[in-house]
Amino acid sequence: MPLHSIDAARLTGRIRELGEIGRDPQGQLTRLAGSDNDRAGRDRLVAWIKMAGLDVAVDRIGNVFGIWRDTGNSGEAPIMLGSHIDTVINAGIYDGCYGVIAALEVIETLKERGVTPARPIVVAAFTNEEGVRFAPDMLGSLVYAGGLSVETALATVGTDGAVLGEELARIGYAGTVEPGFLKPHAYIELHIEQGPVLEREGTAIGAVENLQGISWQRVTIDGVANHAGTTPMAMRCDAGLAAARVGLFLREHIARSNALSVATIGTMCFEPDAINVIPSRAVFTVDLRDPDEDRLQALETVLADFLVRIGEEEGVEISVERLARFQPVAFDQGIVAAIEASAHARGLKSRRMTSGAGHDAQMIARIAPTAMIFVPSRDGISHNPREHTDPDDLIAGADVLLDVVERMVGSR
Ligand code: HGY
Ligand code: MN
Ligand code: MN
Repeated sequence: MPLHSIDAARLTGRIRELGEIGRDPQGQLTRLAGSDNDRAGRDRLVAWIKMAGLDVAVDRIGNVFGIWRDTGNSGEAPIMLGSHIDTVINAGIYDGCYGVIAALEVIETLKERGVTPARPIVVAAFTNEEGVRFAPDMLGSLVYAGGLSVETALATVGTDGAVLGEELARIGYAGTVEPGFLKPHAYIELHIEQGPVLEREGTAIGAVENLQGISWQRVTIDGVANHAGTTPMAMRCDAGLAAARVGLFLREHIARSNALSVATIGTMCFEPDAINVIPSRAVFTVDLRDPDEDRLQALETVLADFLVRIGEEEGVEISVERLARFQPVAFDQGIVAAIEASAHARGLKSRRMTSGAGHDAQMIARIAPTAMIFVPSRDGISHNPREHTDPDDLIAGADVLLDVVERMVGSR
């Protein structure tokens, strides 16, 4: 089979162009789900989808689809490609966006070559993959896969008190079609690795065969505000100190257990948040992950037991709210093999790997054979404006996606 390639300039140009949408006066890029910046990014994507001559659909949770179909194949289940274009705060330009833009690029390349696919091919941009404003993450694809009702998802209240359904309506993306309206024949997601493995090993392509489990919790610790100067250490009910112990405990526990687990306290706020007042309240989030479900459950139990212990030791009240919980996911071995075959045919070094990050693919895997393709992240950095992937790697990943799609979709 001849080795075709995507339009490299169009791919890299669009990644840069979308990467400029949603920057603040300090130049920081943030497109949180349902925000005005999210609308601007969505509008640009929809414009590209229309320019490509695809049908546009928006479902009730705001997932955006570009559908390439014709009378000869519209009765067949589509090959679905995609990712997300919402970002974290002060984000890089590749996370999610690369996969959506490359998916559209593959479709446009096939169209321009006059290929007549035996199946429709769809590009999807799922709502709220990052989960920074509205929990849980991967919300749009979770609803699409039937893991959460649309009504429950639309009623989700964000960290700023906004309601997701109202925000989607406000930005013009409260769609009409029911999530799940297209049942994919297969789903393939191209994404930056967001970790150090591929770069460290000098490997161009990651054939992702599984994805680790995720546990998100919000912990509230209530102590007693008191004077920072007059209150002896032994007489404090210090919510801030109790919170600090949690982070240290998790790091030391994981180090002792030498497991693959990871733990992150990414947000924390104190009340009254004054330099000379012992915090009466600490509210923080705990992100736990492990490729093994039993180990993840064990880590959750260890944390719960520790919270009981420090409640007693520090004289504080502790409550926990679950924000997200997804089990590890195994991807489709046939698609993984097709990814490896394409890399081999192109003379690209590849390796099988686990995804440390959550992705929409872990949700769509519930309803269709699914796999992911990774490309290297420079210094393994992501969720950071320093996020970068070399153009050659971006193009190689998109070419592998093109091969896998062409092999799977067949032609008439
Ligand atoms: O949290 C994650 O792993 C993804 O970036 N939403
Ligand atoms: Mn992502
Ligand atoms: Mn991300």
